Amino acid sequence: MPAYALFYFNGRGRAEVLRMLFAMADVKYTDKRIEFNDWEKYKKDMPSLTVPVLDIDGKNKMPETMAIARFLAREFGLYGKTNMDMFRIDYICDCLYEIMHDYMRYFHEKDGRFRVSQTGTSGNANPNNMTVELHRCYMDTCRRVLPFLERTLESRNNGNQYFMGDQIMLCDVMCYAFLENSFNENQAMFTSYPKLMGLRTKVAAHPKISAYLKKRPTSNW
Ligand SMILES: N[C@@H](CCC(=O)N[C@@H](CS)C(=O)NCC(=O)O)C(=O)O
Repeated sequence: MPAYALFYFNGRGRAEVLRMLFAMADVKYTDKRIEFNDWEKYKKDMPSLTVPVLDIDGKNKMPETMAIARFLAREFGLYGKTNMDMFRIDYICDCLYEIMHDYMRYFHEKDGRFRVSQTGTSGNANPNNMTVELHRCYMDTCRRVLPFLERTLESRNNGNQYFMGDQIMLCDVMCYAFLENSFNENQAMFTSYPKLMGLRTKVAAHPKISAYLKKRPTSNW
């Protein structure tokens, strides 16, 4: 088994799904949590200047949340069997990533980090306006994507199992991890999605996940 090290900040954020995949597979890794104050020291060593990054055997740093998630899911047998399985898993995961990505952009902007309003690409230099705009964008994505995911889950076994049936897969773990901040911030929004809420409970009750959730470091994001 390779020596894995996962680089991310000291929060759940984009990396929590990756930590949960390691937990599902009982695979050991170094959970390298960077404090925001230390980021400038690390940034230049990250291939695309962002985290998460997965380092393999101390010589191969790989970027991008979704690429890492798919790599680990394939390694750990959580990516389905057929091309069609993978197609369904992929579009569910990509929808979930849209929510996570928009949430993280809003979250960092609100707290004054990695600001979109400072990049000069937005045409809007006012941080307060940008926070409002990014929140609106995130909520629009939720309103577009969540009903689709609810219907997708319901389309198989009336939504009473996992997305792919009776086996937990990457998309189920991602559904838990990528909606966690959204759920904690706005539980009322999720009352319209009972099947997704049922899935959340089912994933949390999976023996490997429930053991991980009990022992993971606490963080508010
Ligand atoms: N598409 C990338 C985006 C990664 C990303 O933007 N990560 C943020 C943390 S959530 C980051 O590293 N920001 C540091 C910076 O912009 O300097 C991925 O999903 O891995």
